[in-house]
Amino acid sequence: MSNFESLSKAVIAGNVGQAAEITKNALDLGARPMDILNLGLLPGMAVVGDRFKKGDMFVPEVLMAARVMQSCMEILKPMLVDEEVPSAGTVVIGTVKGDLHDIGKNLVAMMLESAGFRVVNLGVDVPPEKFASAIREHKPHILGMSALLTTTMLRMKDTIELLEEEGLRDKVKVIVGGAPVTRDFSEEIRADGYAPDAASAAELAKQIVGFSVSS
Ligand code: B12
Repeated sequence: MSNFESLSKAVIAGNVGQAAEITKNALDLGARPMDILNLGLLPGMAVVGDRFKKGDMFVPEVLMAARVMQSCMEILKPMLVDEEVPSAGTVVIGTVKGDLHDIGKNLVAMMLESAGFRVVNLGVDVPPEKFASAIREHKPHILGMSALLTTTMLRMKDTIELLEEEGLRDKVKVIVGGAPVTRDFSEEIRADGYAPDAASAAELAKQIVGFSVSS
């Protein structure tokens, strides 16, 4: 079995110690951090998602898998984030109110940091008012909102409406994502952009900053 396969298995089994060890070993052997993420950790999480959906896995097991993901991401983070990169701009990011999913959002935050952005991560269960006050405080170029539930994705719309009411909407570009979110939905709620994964989220953010600089 390859290191990547063993890592996927450790994610599925919720084995933090084993996954951390495989991650460190793989790095020692010269594996690229992005490959560890894309070929080991994420395929494991995809299996977890599938089994959870079918009812073959339950919340406590999924939580363990999530913990494995987070701890391996912590190991990879210093290698993905290049401290020398000058700041491309500021992004405020959070998971919307009522939603506790943060693996994808943290991955997006990590990729943005590695693309040179300063990221203010507001965490999970973030109400519209908190997004608004973070925009006043940090004056970001971009606001990123994440939602993993079909019910909570509507909170993105509430947040955008609050920003409009408070005169903040034109001060920031809003990008959205999360498994149930689509490009159509993002257009419907008048967001400025949507990306399906962390790598394209970083590309999108770079594009937005580039455009706003030249316009
Ligand atoms: C892990 C997980 C959990 C963990 C979360 C732990 C954590 N710390 O995050 C726990 C166990 C807590 C959990 C709880 C629940 N969950 Co859950 N969970 C999942 C699971 C299996 C994986 C999600 C994940 O981390 N994926 C991996 C990451 C890397 O992918 P991602 O989140 O999609 O993020 C990527 C992109 O979407 C994008 N992206 C994400 N955010 C952003 C933001 C921006 C700005 C951009 C541009 C891009 C972007 O980039 C990311 C990286 O590539 C999904 C299944 C699935 N297929 O999504 C169910 C799932 C989301 N959960 C589900 C449900 C039902 C629940 C619960 C209601 C279960 C319950 N009965 O209690 C609760 C709700 C709790 C709450 N209030 O939030 C359903 C949602 C169904 C629906 N249609 O609404 C799913 C789809 C499972 C299913 N098929 O039934 N869950």
